[in-house]
Amino acid sequence: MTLTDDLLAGNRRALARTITLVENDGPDAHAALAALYPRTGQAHILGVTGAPGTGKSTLVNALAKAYRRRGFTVGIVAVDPTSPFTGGALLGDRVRMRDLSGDPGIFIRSMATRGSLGGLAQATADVILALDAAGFQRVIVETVGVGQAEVDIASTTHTTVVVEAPGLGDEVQAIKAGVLEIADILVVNKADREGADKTMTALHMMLGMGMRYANHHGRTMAVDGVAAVEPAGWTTPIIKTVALRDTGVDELLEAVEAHRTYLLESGEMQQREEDRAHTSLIHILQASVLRRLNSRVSGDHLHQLVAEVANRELDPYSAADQLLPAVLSAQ
Ligand SMILES: Nc1nc2c(ncn2[C@@H]2O[C@H](COP(=O)(O)OP(=O)(O)OP(=O)(O)O)[C@@H](O)[C@H]2O)c(=O)[nH]1
Ligand SMILES: [Mg+2]
Repeated sequence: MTLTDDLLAGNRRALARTITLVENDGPDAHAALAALYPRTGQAHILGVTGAPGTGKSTLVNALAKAYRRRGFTVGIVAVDPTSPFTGGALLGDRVRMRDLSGDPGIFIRSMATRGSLGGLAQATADVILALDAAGFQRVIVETVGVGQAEVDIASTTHTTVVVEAPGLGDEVQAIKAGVLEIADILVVNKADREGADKTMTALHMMLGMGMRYANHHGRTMAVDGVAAVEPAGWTTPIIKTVALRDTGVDELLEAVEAHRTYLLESGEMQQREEDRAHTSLIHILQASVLRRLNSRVSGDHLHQLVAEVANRELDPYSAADQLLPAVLSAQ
């Protein structure tokens, strides 16, 4: 039995080892992913993002439990692009999610970053594939909302949940970060706190102004008031939760499932799958070019070209042209 056979047979250690392999991004990882790929495509992939401390981990924990109560198996990936080395937040995640471990229907993995080549979004996409192949029916990816990173990661998911919380200084954090555009579902967590209603109102106003946002898939999504004239569209729901007390969590689960049904029935799922495939392909090609650059061009040669560009003896495009043959040649 190979590692991938063991994984497909439901062996958790094989899954953990495969994920480690995938994080290290070597040739073995590519072979493993190629073997697993035909067995993927069953999981619904859910991204949960938002500003630090809004309660994402607590909410993911509660949502995973709600899915378990309904008989779904759940894989959880906690991504923290901001602190690759300290691991503090990751440890916190593990502590908070500890009550889920021991359940064979749950698999939790924290990841920080993978070298400089593959990039975190691609590493995340690969870990999702491993969980999907292992048969987890819902995969939840938690990312901290800091900007481009979670927009990238949104392109690896089917449904993006953006979590807000009252009293973070700004009325609506997501607007500033530009994250609202990627939301399929908005959550105002910590609804037990003062200011939750103000945050709800602010979000409703933004969505209700009749504005149409071009989402990250390059299409427009219908918002409040617009859905009536565009029945095929998706109206972004705003859900109040108190993750600590499980309040609103079933509504969130229902919204995710409704979004999944919408994607399947409208044909948008196919479009999202193509977007995901496209993003993945680009990431892989970028990584591959960089890997070849590292292995085929000596550090001295690269440094010499860099120095020439810095000294204005050579422009950067001509320098890149000089390197391309080595990168592109069959070998
Ligand atoms: N009052 C209240 N506190 C909450 C709620 N949900 C989470 N918290 C608390 O908020 C704090 C942060 O929660 P986390 O779940 O770690 O938040 P997070 O968004 O995952 O944080 P990072 O991953 O560090 O960005 C913890 O102390 C939680 O107990 C809630 O609904 N109400
Ligand atoms: Mg967290």
